[in-house]
Amino acid sequence: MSENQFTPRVFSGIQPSGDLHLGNYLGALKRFADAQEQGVQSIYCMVDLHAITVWQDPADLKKSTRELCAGFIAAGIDPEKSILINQSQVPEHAQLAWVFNCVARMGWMGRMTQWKDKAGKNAEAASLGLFAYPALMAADILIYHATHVPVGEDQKQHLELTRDIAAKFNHDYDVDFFPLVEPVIEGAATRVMSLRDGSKKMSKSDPSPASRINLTDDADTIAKKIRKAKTDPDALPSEADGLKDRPEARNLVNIYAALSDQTVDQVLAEVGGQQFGTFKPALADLAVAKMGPITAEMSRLMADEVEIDRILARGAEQAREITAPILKRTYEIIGMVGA
Ligand code: AQP
Repeated sequence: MSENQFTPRVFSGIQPSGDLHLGNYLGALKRFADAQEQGVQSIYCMVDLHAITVWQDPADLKKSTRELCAGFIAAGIDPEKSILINQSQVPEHAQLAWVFNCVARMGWMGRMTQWKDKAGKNAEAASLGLFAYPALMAADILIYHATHVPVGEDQKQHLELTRDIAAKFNHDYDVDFFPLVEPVIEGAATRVMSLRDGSKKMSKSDPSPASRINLTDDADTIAKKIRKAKTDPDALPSEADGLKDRPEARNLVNIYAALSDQTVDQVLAEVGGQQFGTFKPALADLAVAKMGPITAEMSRLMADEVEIDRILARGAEQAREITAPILKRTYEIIGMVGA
């Protein structure tokens, strides 16, 4: 294996920790499907080991993992073109994560915004896994020598840490073995915000269901949530500058742009001057048109669990052809007998 020539390879993951929402779709799934068409080898992962860093009911976890697999496929990920896996079925992720637990520093982990947000004031009661989460994420990526990682804006800090871990490993062992990954954070909707509060990101764990549009919502629910989305009383501006200090308006325009594959400026050239009473129904129609077919395909796929499990088993086999030699070489570098 060449140690400093890294073939472009894409990796990204999503937690099976609840219903997929519009943020996951625009910030991740839709972009994965677009990237797949560029012909670069891609691995997409249901990160169930990440999900259990906070409590998951075992039956719900199984269901969410299969649902997420259906969501990937319904959004356009083709298991014949990309490798689709469930993290725990490829044990090298967790094995490399242990090595990275020994490379990463406590101080690095303690500075992670997601750790601070999720552990909150009760860090003593948080799981050790939640604290070590970014080292497992680094392992997810680097066990494939992935070079490009499409994610939403919220994951930028974890990717910087992935680079730090790779650089420290390479330095400590005097090798050029792990690539320094490039975050791919592009498009109008890399940070989709809550429909109830333009300063918070749309998230699975927000207690208010009205804050997010789920991929499983029907047309009426989507329309109702958009109608009730928080906005301000002004008309939409004709240029992006006019969205400054209007987080809720900016969020809805960003969503419209991402769903219609346009830039924000293109959208505003079309809708500038409109009141929300006109814009919201148009956005709801667009969201229903784009998400309806995905929802329908997801429920069709969910009817055949055996097929989903078969796809994941095959994905794991394909993945291990990449991960086993990379783990073996890592163990050799470290000095493990038997590697
Ligand atoms: N609001 C968002 N806007 C854009 N992208 C988003 N992503 C998540 N929320 C948004 C992107 O979706 C991918 C998978 O995320 P995840 O499920 O693994 O973890 P998460 O970021 O923790 O998702 P949630 O919904 O916020 O879950 P909870 O509430 O459990 O923390 C990533 O690429 C992420 O950037």
